[in-house]
Amino acid sequence: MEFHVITLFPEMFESPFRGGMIGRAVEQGLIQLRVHPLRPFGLGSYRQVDDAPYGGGSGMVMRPEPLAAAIDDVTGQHPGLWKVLMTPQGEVFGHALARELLAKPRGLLLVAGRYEGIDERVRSLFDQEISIGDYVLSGGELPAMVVIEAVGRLIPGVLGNPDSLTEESFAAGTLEYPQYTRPEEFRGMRVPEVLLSGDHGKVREWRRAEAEKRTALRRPDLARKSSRG
Ligand code: 9D3
Repeated sequence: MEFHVITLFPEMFESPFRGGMIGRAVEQGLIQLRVHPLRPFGLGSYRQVDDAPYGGGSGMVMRPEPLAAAIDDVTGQHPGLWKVLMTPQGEVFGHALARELLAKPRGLLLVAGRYEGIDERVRSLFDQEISIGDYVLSGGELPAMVVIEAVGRLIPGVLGNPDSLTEESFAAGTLEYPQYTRPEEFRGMRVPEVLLSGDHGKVREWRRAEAEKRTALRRPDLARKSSRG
C-alpha cells in the first residue's frame, strides 16, 4: 500500500519508520512511504507558506496556493490517492476508520498542517478530515504517523504473527485479558492457578471472562458496543 505525506517537516518521518515493524514492511515492499516537502511549493524567494489571518487575530494561517500546488503535484504523479487532511476538526480516528482507510485501493495522501490552521478554501480539495483525539498537538505530523502505523499493521504480511491480528482487542471490542510470564511468584503475587493448569479450555474461558470484566470496568463505552455485536 502507498502512503504519501505532505509536510513542512519531512525529517520527522525518518527515524520512527526506520526500524520496527513499519520499517521492515517498507524494506519488504509491502508499504511504500513517500514524504513530500511542502517548502519548495512556498511563495517567493522565502518560499512562504503562511500568512496573517484576514480579519485579524494571533497566529498564522497556511496559505492555500502552496498546499494546492503540492497536492496537485503528488496526485498528478499518483492518481486516485484518497486525500486526507490531518486536523483537530476531523473525524476521530479509531480501529474502524483504520479498516476503512486500508480499503482505499490507490493508497493515501495525508497532509500535515502547521500553524493555527489552513485557509478554509483548501478544505474542498480533501476527501476526508481526520483527528487522532481531543488534545492539542503542534501539527499534523505525529497524527499522520499514527494513521500510517495503525493502517500499516493491518496490511497482510506486515505483522510477523497473524494470530495477533485475529485476537486484536479493538477489533473484538474488548480490552485484553491480564497477561503473565515468569516467574510464578513476584513480590508475593502469584500467577493465577488456571494459567499453570495446562487446561486450555479453562484458560480460554478464564481469559474471556477477565477481558469482559476489565472492559466493563474500564471502558463501558466499548463494553456496550461489543455486546451489541
Ligand atoms: C491552540 C490552537 N488551537 C486553537 C485555536 C487550534 C489548533 C490549530 C492547530 C490546534 C492544534 C493544531 C495543530 N494540530 C493538528 O494539526 C492536528 C491534531 C491535533 O492537534 N490533535 C489531534 N489530532 C490532530 S490531527 C492534526
